[in-house]
Amino acid sequence: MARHLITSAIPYINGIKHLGNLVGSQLPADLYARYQRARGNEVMFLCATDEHGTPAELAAAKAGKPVAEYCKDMHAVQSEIAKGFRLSFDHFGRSSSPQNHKLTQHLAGRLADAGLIREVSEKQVYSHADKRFLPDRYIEGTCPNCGYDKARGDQCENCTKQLDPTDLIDPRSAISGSTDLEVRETKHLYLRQSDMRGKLQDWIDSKTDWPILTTSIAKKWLNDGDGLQDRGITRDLDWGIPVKKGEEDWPGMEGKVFYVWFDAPIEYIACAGEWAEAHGKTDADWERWWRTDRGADDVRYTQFMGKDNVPFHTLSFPATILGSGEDWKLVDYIKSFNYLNYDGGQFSTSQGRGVFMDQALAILPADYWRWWLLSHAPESSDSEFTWENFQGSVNKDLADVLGNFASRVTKFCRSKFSEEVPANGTPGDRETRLIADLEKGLREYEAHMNAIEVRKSAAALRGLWVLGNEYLQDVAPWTTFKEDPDAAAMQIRIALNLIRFYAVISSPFIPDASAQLLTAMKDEEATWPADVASAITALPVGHAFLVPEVTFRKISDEERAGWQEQFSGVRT
Ligand code: B3M
Ligand code: ZN
Repeated sequence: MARHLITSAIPYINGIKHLGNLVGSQLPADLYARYQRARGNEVMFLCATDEHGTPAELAAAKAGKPVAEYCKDMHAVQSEIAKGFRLSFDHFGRSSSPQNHKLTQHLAGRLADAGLIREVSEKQVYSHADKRFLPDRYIEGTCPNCGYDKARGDQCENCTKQLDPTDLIDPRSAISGSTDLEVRETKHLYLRQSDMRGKLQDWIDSKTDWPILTTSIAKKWLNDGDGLQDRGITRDLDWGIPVKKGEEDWPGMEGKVFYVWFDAPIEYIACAGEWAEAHGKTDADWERWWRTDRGADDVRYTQFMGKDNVPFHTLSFPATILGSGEDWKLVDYIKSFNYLNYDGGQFSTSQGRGVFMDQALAILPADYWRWWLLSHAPESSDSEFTWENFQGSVNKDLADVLGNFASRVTKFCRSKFSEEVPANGTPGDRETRLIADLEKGLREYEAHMNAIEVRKSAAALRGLWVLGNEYLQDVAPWTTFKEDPDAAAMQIRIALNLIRFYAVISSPFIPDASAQLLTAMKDEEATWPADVASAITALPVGHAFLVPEVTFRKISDEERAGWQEQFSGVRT
């Protein structure tokens, strides 16, 4: 039994995420976690809310709540929505947890002891209009690298370059738009990432199997010369993890907190501690996932994230881990995603453009969205959500191909035989060919899932559904039945078993439909098929089943047009 540690990028606390965020990390991570569990492997799947930084403070102020209360409430909201999408986290933690406070301060202390932190007297932007320092993303301006005029103080989202606020050309406050800014002197801690160039270079060079999207971004910033410049890891904010060296105060750092991007990835680890606490487990129970000196040396660790998060996971976070000199698990594989666009433009949280996770669930169940999003995941390039495309996929793949198969077969059996798997008849050449085709298709599907090729996996799965439909079309049991009821019984016996087979192998993509079909086939405990020949005889003659309720319904043109209209504006 293999052991898989899986993390999804942790979503910011300030607001509900859109479908583009979902498909860029949480959803594919869930697909992989469900798949590994279905294959009988041991999985620890972690996610959390990213609760620090200026955005959290500002969103709380806007909501008229103290920031701690706002974060607690929004964590509950995001957690409910995650459940709605059937995201099967073993724990959905919070970066503001006591565990993360302790571990972040501990790691900062280790880095300081290793001589990897220096104090820098820094110039910081103070906004007179806003009466506060403006960190990171609350300063906008022109990117010095590519000229994009809406670059943020922490990163240019156009060219992905990591920035410092003072790098921006023509800076302005993103809060008030004011250009009445003053640069003031303040002291901050910097992580000497540049000292770790060699180690990071060797580590990234050893990852020859990583997706091109991941390594190209990592190498671009590693080799660019300033992608690895020392970075500030503290901020002048009230809300966050107080700057301490382990448990000791840090002279000169009073009233400052760690930078959100310093503590957010550390939450991947702290979250396992939260999981242990929530389930009455010991430290040893979570450390066996994270400490290579305490049992984690055989763990495979996979991270999921959007492409803009890649530099932080290939450079900054590994620098923290490597620099600590402790035996923390480093990531083995980083699966990153391009962007999903919305109907001719971009999804945008700030502009309220697109479909947000709560809105999606209000109009259709999770599986419809999961299928469309995963089968159109923006892997090799950006992809686009359109309502026509969504309607087409749902109606064809889910309603016609899979849902209709289950409904036709069970209804026919009920009317011509009974609600039990029928006896008699002997499989022939057509069945031998079906089994061979399915066997080949299943192995391809597994290979793509193992490689986390999300779109290819979806296509392979759809291909398996299609093989069953073609078989049914060819042998036409409704016609066979008239001359040779035994042959029809054999065909239907195979088709009933195919419903069970499809339910099992489709569960990582569409868990609810899968559970519904397994309940109908009265085999909730069905496990991943070892081979097709045995899988399609798993339900024996006389095994009772039920005709399932409609598994997937079709989306009508009127509905599609209505949603198109409803989601054409901005969310208020
Ligand atoms: N919250 C950014 C994002 O959601 C950030 C990810 C943190 S991963 C440690 O895109
Ligand atoms: Zn740029």
